[in-house]
Amino acid sequence: MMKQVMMAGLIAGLLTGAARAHGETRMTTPADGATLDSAPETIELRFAEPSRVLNVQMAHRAGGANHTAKLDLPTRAPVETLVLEPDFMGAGAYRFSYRALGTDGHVMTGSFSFTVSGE
Ligand SMILES: [Cu+2]
Repeated sequence: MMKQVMMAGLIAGLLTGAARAHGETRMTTPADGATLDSAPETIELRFAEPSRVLNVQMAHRAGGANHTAKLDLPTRAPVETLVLEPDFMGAGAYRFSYRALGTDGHVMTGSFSFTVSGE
């Protein structure tokens, strides 16, 4: 009986750990929520595990106008870091959303945003 309870706890712990590995250790450059004087040269996505990035979309909003663009991906191979060179559209709010597959085929989606104040 005790053994079954401990096993259930262990499995729950493993599932929680897997979810955290996908969700919380990812980082981006620029950082989510950043405000920049000018558009960066590149954006960078860092994953907790090698991931196949399926698509990255850029949304730009400035002065009531909205644009979206699908970015060209340099590779379909699993990577821990992906560097992209979007065609930035000057000042405004940028939001990048991505879809990727983890090593176990687990689909991950996420997004990050930053604002360019200058130009
Ligand atoms: Cu997974």
